[in-house]
Amino acid sequence: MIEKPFFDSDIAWCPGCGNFSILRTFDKAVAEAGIDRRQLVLVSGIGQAAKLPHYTQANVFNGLHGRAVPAAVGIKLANHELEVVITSGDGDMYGEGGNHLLHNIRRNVGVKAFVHNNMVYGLTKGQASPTSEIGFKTKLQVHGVMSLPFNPLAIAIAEQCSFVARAFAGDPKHLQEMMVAALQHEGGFALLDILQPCPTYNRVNTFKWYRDRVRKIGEEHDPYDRQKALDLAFRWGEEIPIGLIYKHDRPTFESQFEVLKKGALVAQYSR
Ligand SMILES: Cc1ncc(C[n+]2csc(CCOP(=O)(O)OP(=O)(O)O)c2C)c(N)n1
Repeated sequence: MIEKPFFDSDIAWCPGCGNFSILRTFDKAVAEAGIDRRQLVLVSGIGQAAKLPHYTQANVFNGLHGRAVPAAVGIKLANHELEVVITSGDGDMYGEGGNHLLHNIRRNVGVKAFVHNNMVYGLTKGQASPTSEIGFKTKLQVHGVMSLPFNPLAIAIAEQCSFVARAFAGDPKHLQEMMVAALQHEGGFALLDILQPCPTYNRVNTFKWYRDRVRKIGEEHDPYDRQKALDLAFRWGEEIPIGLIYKHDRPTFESQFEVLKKGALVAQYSR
């Protein structure tokens, strides 16, 4: 466990925020997965979720809003021996950074994306995010959201992402299992969508709201079955499935990229 955070800064999250559980669980998952923190790089964009790297110990790149994925991919390609984990919010990853996400899932670079999905923009004080539900009222969307929510899991499955899972910040044991599975995944891009209550700006999708709905996916589910995975990805409402939803085996970008066969770029070009 981490004794002190890397930055000597106060935690900016509100009391009761789902990010606390995600942070604690992340530290446990890194230990359980046996990752050496000197080899770990945390990459984020802008947002409350994107502050997670400030509150633990790792190499950190905190970049522009929506640009966590290209920064993470650049780091991974410069030194593919590093464990590169993106930890950022739904606005950052599915909104501003959505296009980067789409095209790097296709590319299958071996970075892990942990998306703290609170279905709202927390840092900027409560506007709707791409995953906010129809009718969700905010100070900006005063009559309620009118756009259909973005479905990250269905999109990732449609693109044959190599690892797609969902967890809930209110079930840290299961969240840890999913984080460890993603960290140990060697097949390329991994997306872990984490349902994260925001007690300040999302008074609808609360801890209780999720507790009443989340259901662990049974062992009978075959994550290689794309149709069944899509069916799970589209379930939302009375029942929200959590667990490993989809896997697809194909070569990673790094394993096919000729120049990386001679070793990490950073080693080839450093003297
Ligand atoms: C280019 C740009 N556009 C907009 C913003 C303002 N902005 C900062 S964070 C953010 C949304 C953050 O939402 P999310 O990623 O869901 O994170 P949360 O704060 O909810 O954890 C926005 C719109 C910005 N910093 N830069």
